[in-house]
Amino acid sequence: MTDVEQALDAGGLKNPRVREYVRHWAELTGAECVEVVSAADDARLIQEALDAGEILPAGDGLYYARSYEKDTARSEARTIVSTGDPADKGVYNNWRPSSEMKPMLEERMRGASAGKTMYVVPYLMAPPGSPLEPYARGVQLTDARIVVLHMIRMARVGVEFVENTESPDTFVRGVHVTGDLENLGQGTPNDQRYFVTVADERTILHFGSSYGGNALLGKIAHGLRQAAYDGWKSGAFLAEQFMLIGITDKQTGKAYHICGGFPSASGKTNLAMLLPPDALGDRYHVEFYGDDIAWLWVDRADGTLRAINPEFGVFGVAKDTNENTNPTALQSVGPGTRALFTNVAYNERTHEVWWEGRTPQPPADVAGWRDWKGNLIADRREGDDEPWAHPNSRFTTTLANVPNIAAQFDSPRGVPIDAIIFGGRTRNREPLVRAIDDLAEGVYDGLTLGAEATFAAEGVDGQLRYDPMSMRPFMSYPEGHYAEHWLKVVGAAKDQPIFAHVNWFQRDPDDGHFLWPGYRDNLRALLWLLKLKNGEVAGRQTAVGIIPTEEELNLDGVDISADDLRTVLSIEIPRWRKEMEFREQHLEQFDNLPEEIWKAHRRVATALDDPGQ
Ligand code: GTP
Ligand code: SPV
Ligand code: MN
Repeated sequence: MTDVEQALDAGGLKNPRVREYVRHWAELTGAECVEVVSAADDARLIQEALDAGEILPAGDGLYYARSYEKDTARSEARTIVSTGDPADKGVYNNWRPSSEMKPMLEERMRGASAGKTMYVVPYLMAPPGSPLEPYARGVQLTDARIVVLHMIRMARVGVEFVENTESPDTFVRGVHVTGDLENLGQGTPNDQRYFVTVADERTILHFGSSYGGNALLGKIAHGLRQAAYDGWKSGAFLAEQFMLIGITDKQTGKAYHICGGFPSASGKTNLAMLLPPDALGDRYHVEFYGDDIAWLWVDRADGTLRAINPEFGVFGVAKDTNENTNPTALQSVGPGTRALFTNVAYNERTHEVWWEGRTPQPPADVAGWRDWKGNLIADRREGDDEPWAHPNSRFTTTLANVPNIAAQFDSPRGVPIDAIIFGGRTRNREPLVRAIDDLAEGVYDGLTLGAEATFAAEGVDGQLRYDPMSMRPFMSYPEGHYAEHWLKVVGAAKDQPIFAHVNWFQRDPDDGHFLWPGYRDNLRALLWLLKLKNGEVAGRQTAVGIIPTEEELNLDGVDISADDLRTVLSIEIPRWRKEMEFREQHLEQFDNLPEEIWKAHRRVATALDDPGQ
């Protein structure tokens, strides 16, 4: 395959182990040619994609694409973690032996890229120079140009990241083959798709999609599943589906950093892009570090718990993004940002895009508008109220476009962590915020995170389920070890972070309205948490944590009724007692769960049984 050699030479790819890997897969997949990609190739690739009709213009320096209509979200059932050791099987990682999965994937991929270009995308999932860099290098092979465009926005891409490294073999091997999307039986018993992370070989094999986490391998396959496995095996770090923000108090000059996990499509991006409410904007500023992934470790030199965002961009949910909910997001996809919209509605005449919640009503003049499937809105039958945009339609933009991006977002040292929060969509289970000042209870709280699933994964929307630390779809090793690893990593920090559970999604049981206004006002709960940590407020101790009193929470300018406020700041004891039974069953599924976690569970149960509650 001398053509492959020439292409690798032309791309400046010298690392012999990378070359060997590309050669192997180019041959197996039958790709017609090979092309090495760097971020500097973006303008050319955009033009090629426009010429090929893979993307459409969506305004000045903005682009639009539709994915295949049965390929619009992650498939949890088809996502698998494989290793050679059956002891790696957990409850949520869909473990299967690599001896079974690798041949199956090779079989599906064999010849499946015939006639296509195989793009070689070397990347780094970390700010360059980070102590975690050895875990962050990867090379994704993909036969889809659109995937390359996403990767360039979402990860640092360039051959320099895999050249002249201390060990040429230390890179994650990610192979993405799209397959014949119209004949893969998505969602049927004959589903051909497989998204496999062979964790003990640091190899990712994804077949049968070109959308999101199924296809951009740097993001969740490497950044979460592989990295979590590596972090555990090395004992060195945690990789979590976390947002990461800084809050600066302009009055005192102090900066705080909070990271935290909410399940997919449950508010991480919105929190990270938060613009403080008008009444608080003079005093506080929120800085964006990350919105979907954080890697956490303890700095050996000073014992602080630190975190980085390994990503380089945002793959954000479009639905309900507007000037009121998230003006920052709109700016980050504004003219000239080279942002890419997928599966929203598109006007072929004006090149505008629209999604549900962008404005209260869809555009009145439907001329030129097509829905996410490409059908003309004007052709719709009377009463057809199918959404114009897919609920999991998204925008892709680089971090540098985010107006509140932290000045230090690229710092290899990361930021010190003051607080770790968990949350999710629950209409009645959880108060606005409850703080937990104990490591084991914090980890226990994360493990028992219960939330309504969303449209970010196929077929689970609205199901109430446990989603440990918001990692359920990304879990790569057994939950008992996961809990143990958390206790070990965070426990080694000199200053312990405070934990909290938050919920922006409590609803009125009668009319369904959100009790808490959410979005910008969520900052108020976080400011209270930081005050609690600083000893400036005491809160009200309950069996499940410390809750703010109405006086302690800064409510200047909040639009909330007295009744709703009372509800979001209270705990329903009978409900919680019942919840403890479900938690017990949930935790019992996990082998090797550390005794500290069971003790935390029993402490909460005993406190709830106290008749004084
Ligand atoms: P992934 O990228 O899937 O991991 O999701 P995410 O956690 O980053 O979710 P994101 O912030 O994109 O929010 C998903 C949806 O929740 C969007 O439709 C938001 O408009 C909505 N949302 C976010 N924050 C709030 C809030 O405080 N209140 C309400 N009611 N909705 C919110
Ligand atoms: C999620 O589903 O949690 C995402 C989007 O962040 S994807 O990259 O598709 O996983
Ligand atoms: Mn996510």
